[in-house]
Amino acid sequence: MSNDLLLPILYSFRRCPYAMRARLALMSSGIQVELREILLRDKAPEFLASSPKGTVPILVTQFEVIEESFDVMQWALRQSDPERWLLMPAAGYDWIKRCDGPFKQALDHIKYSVRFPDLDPMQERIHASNFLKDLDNQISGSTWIFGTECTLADMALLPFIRQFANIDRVWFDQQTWPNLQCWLAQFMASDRFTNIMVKPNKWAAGDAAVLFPH
Ligand SMILES: N[C@@H](CCC(=O)N[C@@H](CS)C(=O)NCC(=O)O)C(=O)O
Repeated sequence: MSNDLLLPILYSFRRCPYAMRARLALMSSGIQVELREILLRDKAPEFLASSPKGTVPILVTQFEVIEESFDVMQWALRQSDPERWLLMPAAGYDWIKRCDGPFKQALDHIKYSVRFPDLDPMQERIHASNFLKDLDNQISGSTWIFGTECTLADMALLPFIRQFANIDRVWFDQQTWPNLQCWLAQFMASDRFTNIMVKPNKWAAGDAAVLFPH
């Protein structure tokens, strides 16, 4: 399960928003891992052996397998949090819950609407928009969700807001959510985002270890 370097192993998929948030936290913490890029349609047996539920990301350490992206974020930041993302008001956890729950559900209903023929995509868009309107109000006048400092909530939510925006970019850009749109734009233009989106090759057993952060 472990590599010669005894680094934790992150099984990841570049475009998955859950994996993105895990990589964001690992990069901020400076904790180095071995990155193993998984293809969802062709999952490596070593990955499935570590975590039969088969979702990315997972982090395999010497002691445990962490199977939830938010837990990976917290695992990293509790060891090293140089940007002080954990200094977050308690309300940050509520934003993350709303994002991971009802917002992500509405997002999937819109993005994969053919799988949900009984649901009205317009109604789902209203559900998602209610969340985004609230978030726009929360960011209002600031750079981040809680003012001038970036916290865990920003980095836990941003990959999902990006995923939503990319479903219909023209429509998203037409909405009057200026604070939210600006928040997303500055994230997508950041070196941080570029650095977590470097394109790795698909991993196979025997490959040389790819270290992350590089
Ligand atoms: N609750 C999990 C969800 C992870 C998840 O659903 N990841 C998707 C990719 S974005 C996945 O692995 N899906 C499995 C599949 O498509 O086979 C987490 O926070 O890590």
